[in-house]
Amino acid sequence: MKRLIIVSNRLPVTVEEKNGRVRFSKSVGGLATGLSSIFNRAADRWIGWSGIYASKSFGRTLGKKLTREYGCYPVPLSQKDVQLYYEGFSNDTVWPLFHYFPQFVVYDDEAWERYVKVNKLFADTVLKVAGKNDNIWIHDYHLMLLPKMIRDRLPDAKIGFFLHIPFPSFELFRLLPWRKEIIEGLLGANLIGMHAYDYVRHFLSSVKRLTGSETNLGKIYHANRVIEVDAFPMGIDYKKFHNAIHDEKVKKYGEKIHKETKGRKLIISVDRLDYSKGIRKRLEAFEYFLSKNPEYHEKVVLIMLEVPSRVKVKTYKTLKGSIDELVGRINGKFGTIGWVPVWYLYRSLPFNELVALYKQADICLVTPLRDGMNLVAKEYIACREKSGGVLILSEMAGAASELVDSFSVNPNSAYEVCEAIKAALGTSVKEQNERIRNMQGLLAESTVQRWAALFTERLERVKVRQASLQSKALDAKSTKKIVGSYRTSVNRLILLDYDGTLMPFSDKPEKAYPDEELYDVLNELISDKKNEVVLISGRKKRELEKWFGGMKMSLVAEHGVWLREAGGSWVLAKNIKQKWKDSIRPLLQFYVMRTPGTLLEEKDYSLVWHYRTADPELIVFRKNEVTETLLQYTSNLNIGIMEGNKVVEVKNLGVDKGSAAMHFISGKIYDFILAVGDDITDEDVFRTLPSNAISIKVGIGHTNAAFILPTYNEIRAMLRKLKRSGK
Ligand code: GDG
Repeated sequence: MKRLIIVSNRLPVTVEEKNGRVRFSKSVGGLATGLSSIFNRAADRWIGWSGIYASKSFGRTLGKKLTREYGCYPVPLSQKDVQLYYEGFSNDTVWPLFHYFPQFVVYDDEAWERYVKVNKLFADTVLKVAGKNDNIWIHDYHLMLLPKMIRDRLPDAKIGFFLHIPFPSFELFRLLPWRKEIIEGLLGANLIGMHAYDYVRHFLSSVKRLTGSETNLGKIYHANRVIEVDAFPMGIDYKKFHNAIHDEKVKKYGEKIHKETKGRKLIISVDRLDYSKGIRKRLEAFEYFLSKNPEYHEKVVLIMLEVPSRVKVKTYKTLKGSIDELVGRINGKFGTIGWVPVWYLYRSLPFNELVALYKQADICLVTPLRDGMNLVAKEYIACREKSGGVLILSEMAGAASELVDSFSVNPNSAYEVCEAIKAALGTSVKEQNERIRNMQGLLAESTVQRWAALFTERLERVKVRQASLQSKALDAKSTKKIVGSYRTSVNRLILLDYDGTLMPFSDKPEKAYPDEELYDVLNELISDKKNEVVLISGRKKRELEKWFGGMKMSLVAEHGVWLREAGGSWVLAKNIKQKWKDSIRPLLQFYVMRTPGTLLEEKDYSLVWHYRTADPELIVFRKNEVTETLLQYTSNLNIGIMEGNKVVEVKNLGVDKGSAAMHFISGKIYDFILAVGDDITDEDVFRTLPSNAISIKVGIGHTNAAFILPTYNEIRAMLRKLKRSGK
């Protein structure tokens, strides 16, 4: 049976122990609230920490109860684990960094090591619970290493990852000493989701810079897998909130609020007490509003509901103290006997009371300095009905791109927030209702259920797409067939590319010289008289000559410009010219100068612009610029522009690896033809081959080849296997 396995730091139920007695309650926070509404206790599974430290006797009974009654599997964490992995690395390092507060970030090796260890503990529990057909959906920044840890142990698992907080720009992310491990960890997933497209952009940029892997339209080609990344803005359980406004208890509590606030205009704000939520700035803006608009004194009340959060983390303790003080200052400065301007609740309210608050509020003030999404803004809109209501929303929240009918503010500007409050108080109910209706239309459609369905369906599709790519993977059965036809053949042609196919890439092309093992493999092949081996490369003939000149095999240099039959001398392909190089060379030299990390390679009949070590973001633009300029200059010449693996090559038209392969194929009748290559230039060879030939691409990606093998290592192993079978 296909089940959903949710994995998150906390379970949807929190367990507390007081004097030996255990109490179960609903977990708070955006993630728990959102996912609880799609979680099916009977069928699905939820893996996470229960809130109680692991102890052998207590843990076992508790675990059974959680599993039986809640469909939950607790991960056993010690107090030290929680302190270093949760309070430490997750909340003292990742949280501030990803929310653009580098000044709060703590870099601590011990906390990092514990983060690794706890992610492993999570992996152990997942592996106990998950079957190979299950959808494993991992949540949030506490578990960024988990996708890879599961992938390493369950290679075919279907793994989705969702990040609930922003992914910062590379300029911030690079500060993290463990940035590469985090990226590699995440790339263990099949699908990675984030709230907003900006976060996806930042993530892709970090992937390109840190791994060098190719990315294209939200697809990452990494470690022989394709990983998809996309924006999935999370919604809320719209009906649950909207229907609750008619609940008797909500009505009653609403009336109470109305009476206690004496019918004054009510502004509310609701958040976890967190520095990213901009609570201090919000209070300062309200203070500014009161000082600039005395006509509103006694006429407005701000109710701030601040849910205690991460109370053991030092920055949060300091923040709490400063907010207490600020609230006291404002109330002391502006309050009167009958009017307290700021009502500050430091606790969590039951659902009904929260809804009543949303329902009664004329204005909801949501002003985070950074927020992945912000569900409060959406919940407020869902709880309105015909009585108007204005949402003042920070442009720094993920929700801002969806809730375009809110009053948008920069939360750092007390002036802007003050003006927005004034404008909201002066807006007609008709206009307020129009704006609310527009936003409700969107929220009623884009619910949390829809969000979860979209993500899990996409995960299924990604897996199918990946499976179709993998259908070309050379398996044991096909290998056996190839080996069989090699053994029975007497005239064999073996066409091999060099870089990326027989050797790994290196930052500098000249460093990728052949090693001993490669010479052994080639010598073994050549030693069989039935074999004709041809090395078809884009390299200069001088290099090939130096490395392979003494061996009895044919060589093709510069993508088909030069051919050297085994034991013969170099021959130039027909209709080749090189005069054009004089006019193109200065142009490419100009781009080398303007683009650090690029270099110009001059071959006899082509010019190559290499950009392997250049800034990958800059290259996206620069490459277009280079090719467009080249196109203008070469339109009346018989030369072409070809994109290869991190290179742009300018060369004579009609001469390519395909034409070189043809030269050999048509020279003799072969009963076994094998061609192996890794990049776009080798596709010309694959296209040229007769139908009975065998073609293998090295690495993932679309190809005309019949089979795929992951790396040069597997190719070498395969060539060895062929040779041995032919003995
Ligand atoms: C993270 C990201 C992202 C709050 N007070 C009470 C209460 N709540 C509920 C709200 C809302 C949730 O907590 C808060 O969600 P947010 O989205 O506003 O913020 P975070 O907790 O920081 O959540 C955030 C979210 O994950 C989801 O991906 O949007 O950007 O930081 O649902 O209703 N619920 C009750 N009483 C309260 O006093 N019952």
